[in-house]
Order: sequence, then C-alpha cells, then structure tokens
Amino acid sequence: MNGAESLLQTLVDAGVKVCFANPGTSEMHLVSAIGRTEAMRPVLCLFEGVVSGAADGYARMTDKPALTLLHLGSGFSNSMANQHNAKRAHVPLVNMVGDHATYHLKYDAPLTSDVPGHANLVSDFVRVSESADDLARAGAEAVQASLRGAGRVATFIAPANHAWEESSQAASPLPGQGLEPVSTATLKEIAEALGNGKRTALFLGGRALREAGLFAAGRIAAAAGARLLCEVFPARLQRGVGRVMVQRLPYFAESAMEALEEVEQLILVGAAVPVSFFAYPGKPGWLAPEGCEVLTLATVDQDGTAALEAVADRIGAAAPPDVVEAGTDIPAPSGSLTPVAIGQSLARSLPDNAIVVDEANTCGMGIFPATGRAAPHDWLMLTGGAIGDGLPMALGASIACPDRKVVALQADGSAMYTIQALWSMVREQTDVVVVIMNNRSYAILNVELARVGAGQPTPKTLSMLDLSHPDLDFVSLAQGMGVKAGRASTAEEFEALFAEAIAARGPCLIEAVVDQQLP
Ligand SMILES: Cc1ncc(C[n+]2csc(CCOP(=O)(O)OP(=O)(O)O)c2C)c(N)n1
Repeated sequence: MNGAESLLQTLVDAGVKVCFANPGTSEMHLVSAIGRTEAMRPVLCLFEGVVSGAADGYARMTDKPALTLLHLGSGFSNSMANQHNAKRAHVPLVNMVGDHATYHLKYDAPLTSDVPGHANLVSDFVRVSESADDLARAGAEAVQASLRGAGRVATFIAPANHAWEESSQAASPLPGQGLEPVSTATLKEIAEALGNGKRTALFLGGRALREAGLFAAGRIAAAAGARLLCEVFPARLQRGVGRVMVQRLPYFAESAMEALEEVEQLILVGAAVPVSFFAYPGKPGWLAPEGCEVLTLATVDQDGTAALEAVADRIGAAAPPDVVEAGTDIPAPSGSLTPVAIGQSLARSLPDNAIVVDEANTCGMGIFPATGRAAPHDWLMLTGGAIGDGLPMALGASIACPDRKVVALQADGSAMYTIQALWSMVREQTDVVVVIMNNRSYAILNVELARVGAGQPTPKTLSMLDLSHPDLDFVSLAQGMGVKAGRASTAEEFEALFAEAIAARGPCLIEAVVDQQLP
C-alpha cells in the first residue's frame, strides 16, 4: 500500500463516505486511491466554494463529516468563505489538502504557498502529515477533531510524496468526543430561574432546534410561561406540522430589540448571545434590553436537547407542548409574484420531510413566515453571512438524504457566486428544486446603504448594487448545465411550475421574477 491507500482505508473505517473534490496534480495519488475504493463516493465540484458548501450541507443533515479534497493553498483559499459558514454552523468537516512533495518545497515552484497558514484561518485543527506512514494517522486525527462538540473544521495536509511512498499500515479510527453533557448544577440553576417570576425567553440554537429539543422547550414554555426564540440564521431548524413553533429573531436590530423588549431573563440553549449583524452609527449592537439577565443552559457544544428535557422534568412540565396543526386552508396565491406568494405555494406543495435551503436573503423574509404551517421539514440557513453557500449546501444535503426532496430558495446575486453547483446536481442525479429569486439587485445592500447613513447615493453608487444591464437569464444558465428550467412572473405561473417540479424527480430550476417590496 502507498500512503494514499492507507489513508483512504482509515477514512472509510472512520465512517467517512463522501468526498467533495476539486483536485490538482499534487493530489493525483489521492484521486487514484479514491478511484480504487468502493466505499468512498467522489463528487466533483467545479469550484472550491462548491466543495466546502456541499460539505457544509452534507454535515448539517448527517452530523457526520464529509471529506473535501482541495489543491494546495490556492484551492483551499477559494473554499474559504463556505468553510467560514460551516464553522459558524458548528458542523464537522474534514479537509484533505494536497501539497508539493516535501523535498520540492525548497524550489518555491509557482503553486508553492503556506498551506497550513491558509488552513489555520478557518480550521480548528490543522495537521501536516510527517511521512507516508503518518498520513493515515493524520487523517484519523482530523476526523476525530471534526467530531468534537457539535462539530469542527479539521484540516490535514498531505504532501504528495507521503501519498505515493510506501506505507506499512492504515491507522485505526479514533473516537470523536461529541456533545458534552450539561452539569446537574446548571440544570438546577436553570430550573430555579424558571420559577423566579421574571419574564423569560429561551434563546435556542444549534442542535436544540431539532424536533426533540423544540418539543422539550415547548414543554418548558407551557409550564413556566417562557417564550421561545431562536437564532436569526439557524443551521438547521425543524419546523412545520406537528412541531413546536419558535420565533426567529428578526435580522434588523430595531426589530430584534423589539422582539426582546419585555424579556427580563434570557436563557441560552445552544445559541450565542444575540447581537446585531453589523454596527450602525449611533445604534446599539447588544440586543437584549438593559438589565436583562443572560443565563446559559447549554453551549452549542453541549447536549441542549437532553438538558431541556431534564429541566422540563425538573419543573414538572407534564403537559405536551403546543404544536403546529395541519392547515387545510392555505389558499392558492394569485396575482403578482411576491415572496409571500412563493411561500404560500411552498406551504401548499412541500412534501413531508423536505429540506429547504434558504439563501433567499431579502425574499426569505417574506417566504419564511408563510411556510410555518407546511408539512414537516428542515430549514437550513446561511449561518456565517458569507453568501454563495445556498446552491452548494443544497447539493450536499441532497447527497446526504437522497430520498428527501430538497428545495433551494436562492437569491440571484448570491446564486452567481457558486452557480456551477447546478452542474454537480445533475451529474449526481440529485433531487433538488432550485428557485431563483430574480430581483435583479443586491437588494439588501440598497436597504443597508440607507441604514448606515452613507449619504445620498449617486447613480455610480447604485450601479454597484444593481444586477441589471445585462439581465441575468437563469433559465439559459441552468439549461447550459443540463438542468431543466422554467420562468414564472406571476403567482399562478409559479404555483403551477412549483407543483410540477415537486411531482417530478431530478434537479430543476424555476426563475421567479419577483415583485418585491423592500423592508
Ligand atoms: C462572501 C460575501 N461577499 C460579499 C458579501 C456582501 N453582500 C451581502 S448581501 C450581498 C448581496 C445580496 O444580493 P442577493 O443575493 O441578490 O440577495 P438580495 O439582497 O437581493 O435579497 C452582498 C454582495 C457577503 N455577505 N459575503
């Protein structure tokens, strides 16, 4: 066996089954080893941002790491924005990055760069293999590191000669630590706080936003009169019929402060303290009201669900929580194609257990509330604010869950960062319905321009936020990558196209020419 083959054996033994890849010459032995292993599925992505975003989507749906294969420092840096999103989603992700042969580095050949330096910027764990024999061990350690807490970004670097030189054996998989338990003292403290008469909200995030966590939170809410709020941009929120509804904190700081206005006691469960996304001149960034006590039941790396269940038991929360009831009366939308109309069509047609990837940005603000009574589904959002994660995430989520329908709600500007994910969706025979919100604008930046008080915009200023001249034709872009596509300009057209897309299998794209009122 060579080093690459030992490594692959170790990764497969550790349960890693999918590799999102964009390789180069220094990774050819790794590519070759993957090609000889039945147990590893390679997925070619035509840009490294698709590689990392797909790994993010895969991990959100499986809680297991996908492997990425990236080419040296340049390949890694192309992947970085979606590595950042994955890090903010607290998912496990293992990067396998090639480098020049160790003895070639001294020549400073054109692609030479500080690969660990690139990796360090977004990775929680970085390890360079020391020999062909050590390569498999480096891989095992990276998988282990990725499985710490809720998940980490772990990177190991494979010098080309370590992949091709002889290696004596594969390394054994190493156990991941996983979510840590919450201490009994904390459970007691929170149970007592829930009885102190203060107006209380649970602020939920991370894995506490899955069905079981929300169910336990709902029991607490019913018994203690607490409100349920969650992160603005959850990594994965389970919602819809039969689930406990939670109020997402609004994006704009004023609205978020309003939502928190009455709260005297905020209990964090898998979420960080709510702060505004950006600073605005003269406005506060801390969103909780003055004097509001902030307590932590569980950090994102702790088992918030078990903690919520334990607290619910401690306070004697016997009654089942309120859950969303099936809505039989969602009317078919008509007239102009607003985000709310799109949400109504989704609420009518989403099949059970669908996965919705929401990078619809400003349009998402109208779609999300309109889909609360849809069939049970998972809702995945852009966690780190670095746009261009939506289409790759939909690809990765679909590969993770091939039997579930994936709907990618995708703003046009963000779509263009990683549009080539469409090609991989076709090649991998995924079942994804992509809905492009074509508002021909970086709409949110038009709003933010006014909010930050940057002065009167000139036509030149506005041209930097405008996506027309020329208009993007997403139907042609999709068709050019082998994706079936159609365009809707009215609510009726969208309703029909969406229902048809849901009934069919395989990737397709609907370009929704939206009629949008900006907030
Ligand atoms: C990687 C990255 N680059 C740039 C930005 C800045 N940015 C934030 S929103 C945005 C445009 C969003 O436009 P679009 O995706 O069309 O959504 P809309 O605002 O129109 O709803 C940009 C460029 C960012 N957040 N991330």
